[in-house]
Amino acid sequence: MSDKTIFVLNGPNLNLLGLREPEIYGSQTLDDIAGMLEDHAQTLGLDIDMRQSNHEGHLVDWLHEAQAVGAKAVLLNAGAYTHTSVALHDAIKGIRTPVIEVHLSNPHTREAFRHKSYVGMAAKGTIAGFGARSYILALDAAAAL
Ligand code: CA2
Repeated sequence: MSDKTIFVLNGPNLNLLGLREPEIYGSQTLDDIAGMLEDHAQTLGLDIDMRQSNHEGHLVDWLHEAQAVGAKAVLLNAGAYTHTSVALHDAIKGIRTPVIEVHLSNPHTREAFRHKSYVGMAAKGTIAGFGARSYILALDAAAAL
């Protein structure tokens, strides 16, 4: 683990990607996205540490870990916790590691309850609405930091 490592943290229900609701989230699984990211990271001279959890506290712990191990940046798709979690907001504020908010869909074109992002209010920036490509674009943004 080094300053070449990018943590890619995924929140609740993203383990279902590619298996349900492909019209919203696409047909690629989280493993497919991990593979794409690893390939792209290699071209950038970076390493990926990709994780998923359905538990808010795991995401908080992993944000702290990113700072503790000196990761270069975190890509965070916090799933529905994006719109509810003051704990994630505080964790992002509590670390110096830059956090880039990522979404497959564009929450602003969806239900009103998705328009508020506690993650986005603390993150360095947000990339949303490009399907699996959002993660690649976010990795490029992280590489350029
Ligand atoms: O667009 C995104 O990436 C979201 O973070 C996805 C979250 C949603 O709550 C956010 O508003 C936007 C939902 C992730 C659930 O993913 C599923 C995938 C397949 C089937 C069911 C859920």
